[in-house]
Amino acid sequence: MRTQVAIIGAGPAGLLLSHLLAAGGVESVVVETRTREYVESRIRAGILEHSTVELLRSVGLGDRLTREGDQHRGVYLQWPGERHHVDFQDLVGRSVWVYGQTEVQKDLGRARDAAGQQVIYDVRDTAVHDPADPYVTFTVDGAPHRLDADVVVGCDGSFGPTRESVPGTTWQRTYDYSWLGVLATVPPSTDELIYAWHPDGFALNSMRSPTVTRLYLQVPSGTDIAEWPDDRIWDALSRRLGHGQDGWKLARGPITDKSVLPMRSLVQAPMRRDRVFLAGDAAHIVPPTGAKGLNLAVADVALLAPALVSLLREKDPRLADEYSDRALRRVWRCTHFSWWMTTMLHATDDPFDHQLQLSQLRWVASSEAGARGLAENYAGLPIGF
Ligand code: RFL
Ligand code: PHB
Repeated sequence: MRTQVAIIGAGPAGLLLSHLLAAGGVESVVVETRTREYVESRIRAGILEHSTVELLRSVGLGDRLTREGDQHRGVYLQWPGERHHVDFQDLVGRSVWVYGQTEVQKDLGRARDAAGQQVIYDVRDTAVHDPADPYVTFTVDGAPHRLDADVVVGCDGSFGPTRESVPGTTWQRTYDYSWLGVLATVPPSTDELIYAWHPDGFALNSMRSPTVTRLYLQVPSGTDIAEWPDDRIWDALSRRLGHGQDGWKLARGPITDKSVLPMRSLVQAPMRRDRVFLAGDAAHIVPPTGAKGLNLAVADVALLAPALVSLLREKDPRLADEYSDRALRRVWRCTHFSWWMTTMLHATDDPFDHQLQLSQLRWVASSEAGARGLAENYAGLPIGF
């Protein structure tokens, strides 16, 4: 097989890249290890930044998002006894949308179907060869295949193989804690997300729809999910989210999904070697506290797609040559913001840390300058920042 751009990974980065390339007249083939059903039901991100929503709308992917998504003006920041709303709309004139990654994935899948895009699911043994004149090999049902391309893009997520074929510098931070995430069939108890600091550990009250709530608890890394029966989860959520505080109640319901998610920060630079590029989680990972991972993946491919169109159609390499440096500016901004949100909100064993965290939270919640910094980063900087 031969194509202009071989894309490894059919997550949001890979499918959106194929969509944007097609709009620019460049053809691609996507290969993916998982099945389509798996990719479309994987429960992950829930928050889309302002510029992500604008981009999706501008390329014909915004209809269902506008109909079924939920626009939020801001978030609540909370610690024992206090809850404060940070209004992004008032502070920076931008909002965010609650729209699950599962839904983004389905919209992208349908749009690619309508365009006749070739996505090969359920492949094994993916490997990238010869970065200067690249090709990808993989197997389907045991049969070997080779895909030659002008350019290969690794959109293969945090554990994909492409990162290793792009040598560079890797910066990493691991955290001592993980998130226990649950999905529950119960209407959200809050109109907008609650980020709660608590001496027992962080908790987050998010949502997916008027009938489905998404909740997270800070737990020590290495926690076995078996230690957390549903009642223990609800009791911890109630305590940390302030059930009973000023009459607020956390509604309980059947838990339909639960898992423990380790957290880390990672950046690899450069995001390119010759004709092999990296985008999304393949190049960088952020802890989920800032809700940045999916949005960063979108921002990467929004830069990469026009760069590849110029490179392949006009033989103009300038944007492709700038891609890594430009993408990394935003990556580091979001890496810092995600680290900052994470370290401000997750309890440690150190009482000195607790006081610093509470002081920082009070400042962010009560000073316009503090709140504006959070708002600008959370609602997201413009694509190309
Ligand atoms: P993905 O979505 O991981 O897709 C990569 C795809 O590559 C495939 N793959 C391969 N394909 C072929 N050959 C191989 N050898 C392959 N190896 C892997 C994988 O099967 C997969 O389909 O990466 P992408 O496209 O870069 O998108 C990144 C986002 O998925 C990720 O950053 C977000 O989910 C992170 N994230 C959040 N981001 C936000 O913006 N807002 C949020 O609120 C948010 N919450 C979250 C999150 C991630 C979470 N988890 C589980 C890590 C909450 C959670 C719990
Ligand atoms: C989610 O709804 O899954 C979610 C929301 C905000 C975050 C992380 C995850 O910061």
